Amino acid sequence: MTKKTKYIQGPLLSKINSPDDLRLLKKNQLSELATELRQYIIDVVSEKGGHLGASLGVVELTIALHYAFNTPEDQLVWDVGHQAYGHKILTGRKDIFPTNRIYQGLSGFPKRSESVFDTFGVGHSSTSISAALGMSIASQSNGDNDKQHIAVIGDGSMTAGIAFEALNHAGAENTNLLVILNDNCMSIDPAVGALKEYLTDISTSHVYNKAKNRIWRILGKINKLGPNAQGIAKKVEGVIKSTLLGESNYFESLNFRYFGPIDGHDTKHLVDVLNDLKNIPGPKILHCLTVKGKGYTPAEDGDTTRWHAPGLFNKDTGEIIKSEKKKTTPKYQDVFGDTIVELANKNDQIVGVTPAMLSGSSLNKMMKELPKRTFDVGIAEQHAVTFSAGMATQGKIPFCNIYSTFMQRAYDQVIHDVAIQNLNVVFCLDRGGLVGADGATHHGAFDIAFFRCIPNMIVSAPMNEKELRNLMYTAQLPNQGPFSIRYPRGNGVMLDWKTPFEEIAIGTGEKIKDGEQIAILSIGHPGNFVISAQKQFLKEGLHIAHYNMRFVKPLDEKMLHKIFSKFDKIITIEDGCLLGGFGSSILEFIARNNYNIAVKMLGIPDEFIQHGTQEQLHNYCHYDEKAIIKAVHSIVETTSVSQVG
Ligand SMILES: Cc1ncc(C[n+]2csc(CCOP(=O)(O)OP(=O)(O)O)c2C)c(N)n1
Repeated sequence: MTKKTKYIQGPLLSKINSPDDLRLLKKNQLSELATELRQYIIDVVSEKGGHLGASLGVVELTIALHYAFNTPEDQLVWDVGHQAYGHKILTGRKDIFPTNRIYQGLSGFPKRSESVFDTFGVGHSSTSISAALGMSIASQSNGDNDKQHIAVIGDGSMTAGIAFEALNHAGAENTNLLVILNDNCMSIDPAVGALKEYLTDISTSHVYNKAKNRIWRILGKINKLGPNAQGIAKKVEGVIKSTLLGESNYFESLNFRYFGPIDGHDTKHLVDVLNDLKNIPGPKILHCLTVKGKGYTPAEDGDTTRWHAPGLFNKDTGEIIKSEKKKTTPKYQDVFGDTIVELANKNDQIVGVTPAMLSGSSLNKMMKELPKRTFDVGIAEQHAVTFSAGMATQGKIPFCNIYSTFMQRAYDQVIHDVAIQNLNVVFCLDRGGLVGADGATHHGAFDIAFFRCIPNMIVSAPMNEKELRNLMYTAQLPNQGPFSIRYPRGNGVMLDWKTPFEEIAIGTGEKIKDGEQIAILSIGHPGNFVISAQKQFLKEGLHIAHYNMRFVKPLDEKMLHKIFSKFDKIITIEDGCLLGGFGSSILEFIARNNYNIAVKMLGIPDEFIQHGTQEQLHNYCHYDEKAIIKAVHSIVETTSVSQVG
């Protein structure tokens, strides 16, 4: 049954509840459907938020894929998945699409538990070819030789090591694998690197494009030839290899059959081509040229990076709506961006490194002022870390800014290339903690736990803007070794934060407030939740001490001994996983020193936290202001500590 939503679905879209319905349409109706689908995405995203440019860019491709292939039997894998809104809408989630990225609503990314059409859970980039190859080899081994496996990957995502690894493997396997290269010349920021240059060359080459048309003319005949198609395909391959591309085509050299580039917005042609490719065995790549933001003028012609995930906007004027509760405090990422420029202007050994998150991390500020010392290395976290390590061996002080969640990709590089050699690389881990609407794939839940067990690594988290600034200053002082500074998504708490730099002694915390009954030890931004909760405690006559630890490693042992000689009831709070995190480090200290202390730990429980606003998720995980108050009350009640009036 179709639920009514206030978002208008055009006459074709309103009848489509699954790809089976889509396949009932005539080929010449598909471009009209594309218009309706595009409008529906714009209507919903303008009011609910989410990723926009990428989904608009693959509307025709999405329709053509579901039209030509027998999904969900054929396995369609989206890379990253931020472009899969059209896919969600066409695969039975049209009416609930307005719940996209909202607490308990649809996930913003494909997710296996959400739909059989979501063949592989994504969020982090560049996994699609590996996953689709795994599926295709497994299908072959299961005797399912007709099943098709399609990976749709962007040119940005193609820059990651894992994508190259998968191509290398796939080229040596003879399975039904089709890689669709969705080339829009953009990552979030403009695409970077030699592959981008190569793809541009191949797309604009006059000789090549003329030759390409010949290939498609031959391919056009394949369908009609049925069982003999393979022979023709081989001929086509021969033609491509010997006369048109030579051996120089990168994908061909990896034993892929390369087709394209073709217009990724011509639905009818896409359908024809995809149908033809079904009959060609082995690993194939179809290079599609698309435009990010296609069909929505502000996104297509405007600042493509801004329209990657624009937030709410007025769909008629294209005006991006600023949050109503206008925050005057800066975002942590901007404190990082401004501070790195300031530090780099004082210390010419500082360089900035980002794996494709130039705008997201605000390192674009440094790129603008000091482009020769700022490196966007593509979606390549492993490389970003080892590249930074190499720079550090030559006396540079790299500030390698990686979102906490994407740092998971580069763990071995942190240990093997940086920490063992005790190199002075500063890891700025943005988006540490629960990030909100991006959900389980993007939360920065684990970095405290996975960094604190690495020898030589300094693990710190500022409670506010000023502390972030001073930790960055401290980290670039000589011979600090590997130094990590993690901070959350969103705004800080200070208006006046651009104060003169001060060194923070490594492994020192600070007492924020003295108290009598219970001490709360916080790390990072959640210390501010404690400060808010103190107002309530004050009203109730509860004197709760609060210490901002600043460092998880090394811990401020001197301060901890003082605390534990006074308090036997402790609450720890962190915006990270409880298992192995900051609270755990306090428990270990207590055990090592034979203290008899009752500890209540607040933080992220041992589960993957879904999406919602940060506030909803802090509440769900019980470490917001309310949860702190509740935790204090429960300790006060269970230990019958009399309230001090
Ligand atoms: C491992 C990893 N690093 C960074 C990101 C952040 N990210 C999301 S989309 C994106 C750009 C992807 O570019 P492309 O594949 O070309 O897709 P497009 O958005 O252009 O369609 C990036 C860097 C990510 N999802 N995963």
